[in-house]
Amino acid sequence: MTKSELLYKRAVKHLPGGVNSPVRAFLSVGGSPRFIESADGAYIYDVDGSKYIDYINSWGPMILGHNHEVIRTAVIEAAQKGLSYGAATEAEVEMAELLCEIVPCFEMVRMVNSGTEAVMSAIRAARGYTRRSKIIKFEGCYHGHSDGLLVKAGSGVMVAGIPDSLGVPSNCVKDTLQAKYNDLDSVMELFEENRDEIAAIIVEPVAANMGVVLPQEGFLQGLRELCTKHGALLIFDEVITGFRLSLSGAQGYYNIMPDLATFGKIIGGGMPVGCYGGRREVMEMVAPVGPVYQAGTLSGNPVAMAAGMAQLKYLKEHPEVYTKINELGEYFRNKVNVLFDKYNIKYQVAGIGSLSCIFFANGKVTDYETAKMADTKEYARYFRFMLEHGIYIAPAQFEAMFFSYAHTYQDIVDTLLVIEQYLND
Ligand code: KE4
Repeated sequence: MTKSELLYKRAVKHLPGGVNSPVRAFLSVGGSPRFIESADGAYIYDVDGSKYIDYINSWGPMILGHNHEVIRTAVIEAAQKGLSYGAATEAEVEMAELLCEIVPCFEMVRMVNSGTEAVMSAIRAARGYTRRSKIIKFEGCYHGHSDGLLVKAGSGVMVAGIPDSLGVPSNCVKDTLQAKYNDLDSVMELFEENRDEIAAIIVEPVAANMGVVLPQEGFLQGLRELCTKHGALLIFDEVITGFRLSLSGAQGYYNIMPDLATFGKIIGGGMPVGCYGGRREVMEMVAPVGPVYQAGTLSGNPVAMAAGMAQLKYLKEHPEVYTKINELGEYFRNKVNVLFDKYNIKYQVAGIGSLSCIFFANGKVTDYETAKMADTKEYARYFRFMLEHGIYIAPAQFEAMFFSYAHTYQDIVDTLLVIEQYLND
């Protein structure tokens, strides 16, 4: 048995599924999960010494690549002064100023510790501000694991085939309305059926948890107009797109101004960080200045702030990062399409900038229903072949590939060679 297999045998005794997050268990793709020992640049190394080109990048945070010197140095310096105080620090003020300078809709921000916490809190703020209870989410979008959002969610929920989660009482989701991604009519109908009752729409401006599904022309603008018309707040869940699609995220890329936005991943530089923010009049509803309660012992943790600020400052000062990672993503998608044409394969390669995915589906994927047409068994075979050949991609069809500043064109060429071998296999 490999060291990973031995570790997995131990892990399942004391961790549900042997993991601390379901997608890591490889359940939808088979085989034993790899236990990672270290990472550097574009590569990760498992406990058996195997090296992989990494396209997960911790599900997005490692946009500069693993173990970047600027972030490592900042973390070590901060840690030498102390790990956590449970009191206000200058680092939190600097982070708030930086985020409000860069994120178009941010007038105020509150730091939290995960994307789940950011989304849960933003929805509470929206409900408090509007004095309304209902929210609209989209089938196949994933916004973390808080009770009210585990309804037809994407990511691990989708691949596990559990459309909703056990343990979530029906009255926790009765106010969660489901619309179809890229279908404005389905949203208009909900507003008509629930007039003056909808507090907010929450949307992934680029859906990346049912595979990568782009917003069709007019979709995001239509959501903006419907929210304004009906007095609801538009919340962009930018946990994946934030600081990835551009320095100003999807809201800058598509030039759509949400009322609130949520972030995670990249703003922590690999440390547990999330945040929510937006219009001052909404955020001033949040305790202690307002009646919407939200708190967190480690929120704004100084070491995590140091990691996040180091990464965000680097991204702000080096626009060439986006030029390169977008070109890598585009190059990859174009070359995969060349391979599909060469072998007369009808699968779909999707993506935008440094976010990509391959759907093992013969038709165009535009929403949850068409994403579910993907052949997850074929994807599992593809995943295992890639892993055996040193390429680490998402262990589930309904996820994304993340390109980092550390990836080289040679890495992409090497990856494409393995994909061609698979198609020839
Ligand atoms: P976290 O609580 O996992 O930090 O963030 C939840 C979340 C919120 N919103 C969006 C758009 C997200 O993609 C996520 C989390 N993304 C998944 C990857 N699909 C995290 C990976 C995992 O669950 O292990």
